[in-house]
Amino acid sequence: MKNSQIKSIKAREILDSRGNPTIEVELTTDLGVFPASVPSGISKGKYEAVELRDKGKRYQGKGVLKAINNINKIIFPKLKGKEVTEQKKIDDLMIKLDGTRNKSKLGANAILPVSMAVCRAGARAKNLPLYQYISHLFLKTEAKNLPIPCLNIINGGAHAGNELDFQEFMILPQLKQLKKSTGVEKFNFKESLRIASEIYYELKNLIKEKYIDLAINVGDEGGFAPPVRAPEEALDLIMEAAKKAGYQNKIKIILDVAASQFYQERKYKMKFGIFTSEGLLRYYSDLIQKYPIIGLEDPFSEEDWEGWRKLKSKIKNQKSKVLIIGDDLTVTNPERIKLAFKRKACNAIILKPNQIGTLTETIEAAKLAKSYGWKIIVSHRSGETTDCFISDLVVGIGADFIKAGAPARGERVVKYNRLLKIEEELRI
Ligand code: 2PG
Ligand code: MG
Repeated sequence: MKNSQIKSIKAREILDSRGNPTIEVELTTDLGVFPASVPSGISKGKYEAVELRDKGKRYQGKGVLKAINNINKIIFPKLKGKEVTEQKKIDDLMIKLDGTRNKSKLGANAILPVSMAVCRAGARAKNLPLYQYISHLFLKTEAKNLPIPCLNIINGGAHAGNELDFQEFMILPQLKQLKKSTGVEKFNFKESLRIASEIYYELKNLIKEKYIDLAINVGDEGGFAPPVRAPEEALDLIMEAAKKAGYQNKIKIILDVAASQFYQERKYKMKFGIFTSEGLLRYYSDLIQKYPIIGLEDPFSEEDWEGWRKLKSKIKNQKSKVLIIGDDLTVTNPERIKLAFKRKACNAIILKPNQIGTLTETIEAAKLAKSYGWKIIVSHRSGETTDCFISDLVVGIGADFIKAGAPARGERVVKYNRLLKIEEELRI
């Protein structure tokens, strides 16, 4: 298969949705040019792979020319002529070239776009849609299912300039439709997205009515950032908007608390109150009683294992199971995931390729979580590009959910729109 060998890799500095530099690569084989770009988070886990930044004056130190140089001078010479269908071999080679535990030599932002572009080129070489190629390659099966979208319609924390401490308020329109031919209930992504959008419009009107017009400005992930403090105020707005749109009983909620952000001296220091770990646990229990919350992401700091364990054991005894979701805690890293399992900390994970740096390791993390019976939420970052690789990834690995921000802003909707197309292809 001569025509699926790597001929060239070109890397360039582009801007992400926050206006910060990030990397786009174009990998060439005889079959075409395959692009990929990487996102960047702001509320990062302590144990994430390193994102290499230049420091110095350019872009206030955020330039990525060193990482680009690593692609051109170190990665490309070793990958030239390699078969793009050998994803694992190529990823392993890059891991070895880096040689550190956290990709601090070459940068996860240098390694990941190459890994993703290799995968795209591999899909082309096998003449498969990307999601189907991922499924064949890693799971040896056919991709069939669409994920439930978790749409972040109110932004707080590090993603917005308001006083809301919790970072993300996500709605999950869990629409199931009876499939005529089989009588089996089948999830419908397109309808789910429509419901979310209609709630988003109502939310905009509601915020305009309750506050001033300025309050409809949005945060980094496209959700509104109204001038509220307590999580209940944001949740009430969402429930009212859902009611106005006619979907009061059709949505569920996941909160990304991103609690590491306000954990200091063993206390959770928020603007609406200071909590001990136990106090926060009681607060969550009340919220779960009051609202249709089915998941809490990073409810405690990545250092507060005891908080995680107590919440998980409390949930165990309840009728409807709430997802306790590791993000900063587990950072898509098999070692951290094993630790979280051993310490009985969670029952679901966020999967973000750039937290670990290669596609192979990302999927290893997903497989491990699945082997524990955990749920998987494939996720974007708050600083995004218009690359929609994660949409193919979520379908390819048959993950349960995707979170890609609000149903608005180009870098967010590109992910949801790609899923609309995949749904059509899978239903034909
Ligand atoms: C998160 C992410 C994405 P960031 O905490 O889950 O929503 O935020 O990319 O800033 O880490
Ligand atoms: Mg998170």
